[in-house]
Amino acid sequence: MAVSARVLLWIVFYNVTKYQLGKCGDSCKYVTIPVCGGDASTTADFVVEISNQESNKRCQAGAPGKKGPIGPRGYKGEHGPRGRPGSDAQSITEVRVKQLLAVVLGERQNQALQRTGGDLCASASEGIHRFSGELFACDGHGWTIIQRRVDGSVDFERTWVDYRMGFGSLDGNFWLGLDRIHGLVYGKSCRLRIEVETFGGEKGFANYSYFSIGDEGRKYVLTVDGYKGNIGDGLVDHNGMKFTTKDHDNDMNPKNCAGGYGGWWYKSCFTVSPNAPWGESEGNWNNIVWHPYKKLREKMAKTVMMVKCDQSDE
Ligand SMILES: [Ca+2]
Repeated sequence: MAVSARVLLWIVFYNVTKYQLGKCGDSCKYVTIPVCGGDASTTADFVVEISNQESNKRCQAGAPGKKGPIGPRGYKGEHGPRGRPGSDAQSITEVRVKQLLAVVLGERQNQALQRTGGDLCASASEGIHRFSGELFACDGHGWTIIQRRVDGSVDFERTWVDYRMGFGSLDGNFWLGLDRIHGLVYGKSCRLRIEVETFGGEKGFANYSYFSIGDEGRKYVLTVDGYKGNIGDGLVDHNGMKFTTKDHDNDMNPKNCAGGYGGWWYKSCFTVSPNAPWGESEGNWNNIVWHPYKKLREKMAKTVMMVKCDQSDE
C-alpha cells in the first residue's frame, strides 16, 4: 500500500510539475507541492484548483531582491577604422608659432624704438648700429634705412609675417619690417627719402616731408605728404593705402596686386614697385619700376628707402 501510494504521489507530482495545470485524479490525496505564499502541504486537487484559478495572483512577483555583484569586465572592443589623413598640422603649427613670435617681437621692438625718440641715426656713421637692443642700418647722414635693393640675392616675394618681421641682411638687401618701421615713426614727425638708380647708373630721389604708417590693426596704412624730388611723386597713388602681401589682400583690385611683385601699399595696383623682383627683364611691370620717372623704359637696379624723425611730438 505504501509503495502504491508513493507511485501515485510521484505520478501526481510529475503531472503537476510537468503540466502545471493538470489534474492528478481522485486517488491522490496528499502531495507536497510548494504553493506561493500558502501552505507547504495540501491536497493535490486543491493545489491543481489553485494553480488553475489563482496561481497567477498568488505567484505575483514580490519586491526585487538585492542587486547582484558586478560582473567581470568585458572583452576589449575592436580596433576602430583608420581615420582620415590629417592636414598639414606641422605647417599650421609652425605658422601660428611664427605669427605669435612676430606679435611678441613686434611689441618689444615697438616699445624699444619708441623709447629712442625715433631719431636713431642722427649722429651715427654709415653702417650697422645697435639701438635699444636692435640693429639698424644708417646711411651716415642721419637717415635710418628701412628698405634697400642692390641685387637679386634676396627674394622679396614674401608673406605678411615676413613683411611684418622684416627679412634680408642689413648690409645688403633687406626690408626692416612693418612693426619696426611703425615703431620708428609712431607719434613722431618723420620724413621719408627714396633714392633710386637705373641699371645705367642714373640716380634720382624723392623726399616726403611727412611719412607715417599705421599699426597692424590698421594694416600699416601709408600716409605721406610734401613731395620734393626729381623722379616724380610715385607715392601719390599709394597714399592712404593698406599694405598687401601675396597672402594678405588689402588692396582695391578685385585680384591681389601682390602676386609676383612683393608686398607694398597697393591701390589697384601700382605706379612704383620697390619690392618687385630684381632684374633687367624686358617684361613690362615685372621689375622694380618708378613709373613717373622712367615709365617702363628702364628698371631700377637699386632702391633705398630711409626715414628721419628729427622732431618728436612726445
Ligand atoms: Ca584685392
